[in-house]
Amino acid sequence: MSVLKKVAAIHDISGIGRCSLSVILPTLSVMGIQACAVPTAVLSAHTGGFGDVEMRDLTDYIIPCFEHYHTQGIEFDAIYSGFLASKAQIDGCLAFFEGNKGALKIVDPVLGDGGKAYRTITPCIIDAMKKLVKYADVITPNLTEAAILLGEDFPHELSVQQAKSWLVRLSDNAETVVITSVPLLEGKISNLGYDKRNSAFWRVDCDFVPIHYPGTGDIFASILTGSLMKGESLPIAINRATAFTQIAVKTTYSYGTPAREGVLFEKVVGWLNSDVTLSDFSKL
Ligand code: PXL
Repeated sequence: MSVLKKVAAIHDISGIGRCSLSVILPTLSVMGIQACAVPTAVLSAHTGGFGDVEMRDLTDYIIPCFEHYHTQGIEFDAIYSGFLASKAQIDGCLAFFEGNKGALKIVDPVLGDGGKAYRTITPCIIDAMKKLVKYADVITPNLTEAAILLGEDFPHELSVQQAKSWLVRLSDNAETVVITSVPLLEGKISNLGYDKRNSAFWRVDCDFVPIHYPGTGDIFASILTGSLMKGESLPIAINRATAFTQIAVKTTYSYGTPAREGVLFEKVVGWLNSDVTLSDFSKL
């Protein structure tokens, strides 16, 4: 029996911009989870605001990496994927899923934000991502990604009834669906959860801050992953992820640093160890 739980984190690593593995690994480590990086690509910076970034694709590393772990009898308690740059990378995730049947499978279907797909996301990647989410236990789209996965137009607002219907429609195979950044209330954004097994809908509201920092979705999904791996309930996991992400966003906003640099993660990472008020959630 291993002392600590282990997750295979299948994501790219971007040197500048505090997203993907650059924030996922430290977040999970601080939470006491061993995060094993399966890098899908190396980038000088993320693709949102640094011009023509330098990139090396590692697609052909993913399946041999899985095979190596398999020959060594290394299994994971969870498999967690995020930004994927091609259909072949998505097939690599499926190999990890297939070879780790007992693992919790978390797919953060990174496709876009603010109503638009990221510029590297092609219709082929969208189709493959639609397939990947069908194999996941937990999915964490933001509102833009939820719309893309459901083939809906991006909604500028959503009623509680519509939100519940989207959560259920996304829960095809997943036991747990979390949609982030939903504008349910004036001046707030809400992170919504659906726990299919218990037929329960949850919401955690936080203040709307008028700036978008890349990487906040990665931080949110990592905390959610760590919390669920530790056996915490869905509303507690969403609350923990929301509370820390909000601290990171508000702290960064107060310093006025460029959005493209991401949140001031190193300044706030210590807060991950503090026990947030774990009661700021309610039924949706
Ligand atoms: O945080 C999502 C993300 C991950 N990886 C890369 C990105 C982005 C969002 O822009 O560009 C390379």
